[in-house]
Amino acid sequence: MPRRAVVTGVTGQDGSYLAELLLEKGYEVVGVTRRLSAPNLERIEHLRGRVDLRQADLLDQMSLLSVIDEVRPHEVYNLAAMSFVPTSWTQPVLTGDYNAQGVTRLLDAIRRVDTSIRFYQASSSEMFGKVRETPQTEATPFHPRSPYGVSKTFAHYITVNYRESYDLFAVAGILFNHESPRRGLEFVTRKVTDGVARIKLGLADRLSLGNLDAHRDWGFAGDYVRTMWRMLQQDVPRDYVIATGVSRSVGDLVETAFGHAGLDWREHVRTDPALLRPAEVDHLIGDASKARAELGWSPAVDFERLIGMMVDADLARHRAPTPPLAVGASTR
Ligand code: NAP
Ligand code: G4F
Repeated sequence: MPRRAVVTGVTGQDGSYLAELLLEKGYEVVGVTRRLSAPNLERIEHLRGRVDLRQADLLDQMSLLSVIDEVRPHEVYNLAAMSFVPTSWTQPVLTGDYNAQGVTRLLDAIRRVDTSIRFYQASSSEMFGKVRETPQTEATPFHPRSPYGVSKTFAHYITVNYRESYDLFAVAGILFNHESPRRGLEFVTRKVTDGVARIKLGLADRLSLGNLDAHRDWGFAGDYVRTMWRMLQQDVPRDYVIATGVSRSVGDLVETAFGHAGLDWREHVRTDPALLRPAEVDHLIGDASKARAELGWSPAVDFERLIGMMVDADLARHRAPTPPLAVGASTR
């Protein structure tokens, strides 16, 4: 009997890579999508017919309960969220409802249907926020700096609480930033690599950015989804930090991406105060020693290769006769 997994957020960056991985492993994959007025399946187009898509929304308890009850999965991966930090200041209530109480709704659905279902929650290094120690580990206290970070902190603790209260196999991966050619266009890596491609091909001349001094620990999303699966295969449910242990600034990112295309970033990049955040997370760097020891975590793609891969993919997309729709398009 194949194992069955429910993946929420299957139309997102991580959802698409995780669905691929689970299919490779022989799982029956049920992807949860929310009702939209137009299709939004670009990232999983290549998996069409292999992923069973069901509609449910994190805001709607009954829809979540129905999916869990009908599918009776062995594993649930909760990747759905309002994931863009700046939007969490303009829509703080909705962010909390999706990202925090949405997780309670899902956990409670699981608890009511079958307590043997294993649950993965997508926690975030944004919970460390104004960092209390460097590098950050599973023991580092949280100090979130945005409504997004606050919502993810609630979600993290409700996952721990359901594990402790109901003996669920419910775990949280505290993942640091991970990127790919499927990253939404509003996130800084993809905004930069798409901007570089457009400038290189003469489709644009400038790129406006916010804080160039912020540091992030960036890795490749394809590497990170493997650890989500591994966390649910352990004998004991535990939470893990997943990171590369290397931190680079947004300025380094810009230099690497423009350099990869043979461009001088100083001729094209402008800073725009409107893109600064009300409260910034200045410097993130993770210590994933526990995951390395217990899960065999070892990221295959380093920062330079990641950014090169993203620039090349955006160049190819813009050169295509009819460029595929860009996922996650945004005005920011
Ligand atoms: P993403 O590309 O923005 O994907 C988010 C997914 O959530 C999309 O499929 C989206 O559906 C879905 N979604 C949003 N609101 C929903 C709702 N109310 N009901 C059902 N589905 C909903 O994000 P990602 O980068 O793949 O990240 C996956 C998860 O990991 C998120 O929870 C994120 O917060 C977390 N995380 C990400 C990173 C990172 O660096 N990527 C790091 C740490 C944690 P639509 O397609 O319909 O919008
Ligand atoms: O790419 P970002 O928008 O990602 P951020 O805020 O770190 O959040 C991402 O990673 C989290 C994990 O730590 C996830 F939980 C979350 O869902 C998301 O995937 O911004 C990265 C940094 C920030 O410091 C920001 O101020 O880049 C800086 N930045 C500078 N100029 C910019 C820009 N960010 C964006 N989005 N756009 C800019 O023009």
